[in-house]
Formats: sequence, C-alpha cells, structure tokens
Amino acid sequence: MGMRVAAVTLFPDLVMTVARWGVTARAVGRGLLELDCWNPRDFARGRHRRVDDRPYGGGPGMVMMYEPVRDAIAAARDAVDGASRTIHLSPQGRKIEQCDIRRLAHGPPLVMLCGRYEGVDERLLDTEVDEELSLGDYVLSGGELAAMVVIDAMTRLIPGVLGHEDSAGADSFSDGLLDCPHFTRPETVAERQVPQVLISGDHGAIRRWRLKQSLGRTWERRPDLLRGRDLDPEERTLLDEYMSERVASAVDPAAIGERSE
Ligand code: 9D3
Repeated sequence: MGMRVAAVTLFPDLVMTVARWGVTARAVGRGLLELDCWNPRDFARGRHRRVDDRPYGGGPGMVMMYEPVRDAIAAARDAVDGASRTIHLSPQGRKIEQCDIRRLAHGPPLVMLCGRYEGVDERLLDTEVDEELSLGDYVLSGGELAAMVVIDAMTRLIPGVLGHEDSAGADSFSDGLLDCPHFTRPETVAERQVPQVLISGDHGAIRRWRLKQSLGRTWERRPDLLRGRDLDPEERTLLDEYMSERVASAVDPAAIGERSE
C-alpha cells in the first residue's frame, strides 16, 4: 500500500517542500506516500566535506563527485531494504510522459538522483543509474524541481489519494485528449456568458459538448495527440462539427463569438 520515494540531493529542504503542500502533503499525512532525502554532503569525507570538483579536461563549472553520491544512493537503497529503481533527472534523459509516470508508480521504490552544477560524474550513470529522464528541452538549475514534478505526478496515481474529484481518470492525457473548458459562477463576467448547454441540465448534451471541446482543442493545439488514435463514430461526428464550425466562424464575421456554443 502506498509508495516510497527517496531523493539524493544537495537541497533536501527544497525537495521536501513537495511533501508540505496540496495533494502530496495529504498523501504523506495519510501514510500513502513516504518521501525521504539523502544528502551527498553527509557522505563526503575530509574536513571540507567536498561534494563537487573541477572537471577533467577543464572548462567552466563543477561536477558532482562519484564517491559521496554513490554512498548517498547506497544509503537510500538500504533504507527501503529490497528491490529499488534508480533514475537520474537530467537534460540528457528521454522526455518523461504519463506512461513513464505510470510505470514508475507501479514499480519498486524509486531512488531519484538530482544533479547540480554541470552534472554528476559520468561513472555514476554506468554503475548506479537504471534510467535517465528529462522534463524537456529547457534549462533548469538542477534535478530537484524535476524530481518534485515526478513525485507529484506519481502521487496522483496512488489509489485513494485523490478525493471525490476522482480526477486521475478524467485528466488530460489519461485518455489522450486535452481537457474541455471549465466555468464557475458568476454566469456572466467580463460580458462573457457561460455556454448555455452547461446550465441546461441536459447531461447527455453536456457530455457531448465537453467531448466535442476536448476533441476540437486537441485537434487545434495538439494535433500530434490525435495522430495514431482511432476515433469512434460519435467522436468523429463531434470533431467534424467542431471543425466545420471553426471554418464557418473564420469565414463569416457574424459567427464570431458563437464559437463556444
Ligand atoms: C548551462 C549548463 N549546461 C551547459 C551547456 C548544461 C546543463 C547542466 C545541468 C543544463 C542543465 C543542468 C541542470 N538540469 C537538470 O538537472 C535537469 C533538467 C533540465 O535542465 N531540463 C529539463 N529537465 C531536467 S531534469 C534535470
């Protein structure tokens, strides 16, 4: 029951903030998520407790040293006593998708190595790391925020963590489509009305409108998500409607403003 995650990081206080707020905090409080941090600094030798050193070959920046990081990883593994999987969050990794989150959430306890500076000694990847994962093609200052992202995403998949929202199943990407638009009170704001169908009480019409919006927005914003996905006849009809309404509103100035109907 629940999930165990350990982070190997020079900034344990940063990583632990994910356990202090929101859904992840609730999961920790209810014993469904156990998160602990291991600081290479605590495994460093010598009076200066060095964890980083200059790169062989020269150049700017520092590199995290093999031995203190290896020993912190070993301590993290010992604490879960049993099988574990070690991932390294790094710009060299494959981009993380929901299927990776699912796989990691269902696997053994996870040890996450967070790099700082220019990165970790490459030999750590050879001997200690099973898998390298990235958030995407932009530059962060270290792996901690990426680890927190993965922890948050995994926690949402623990049975019983999400409340009656029961959103894990309805979320964007769990069914491969973007979410539909959402509205709450008041009914009119900034001269914009809530789409009439949402206050009609017609649950069938509401479900179809939402599905149509999801399909249409995915087609417009993330066509890559629709390629290689079979639409059933209802979905095909709804998307065709959305597409022809889009074209109509682009051609007929009078139709602009009716698009959210
Ligand atoms: C400016 C430094 N770059 C030299 C050309 C390389 C570099 C080293 C270390 C870039 C970023 C980092 C720190 N990043 C991460 O640890 C990291 C990360 C990221 O930067 N982007 C997306 N996903 C991730 S996961 C870990």
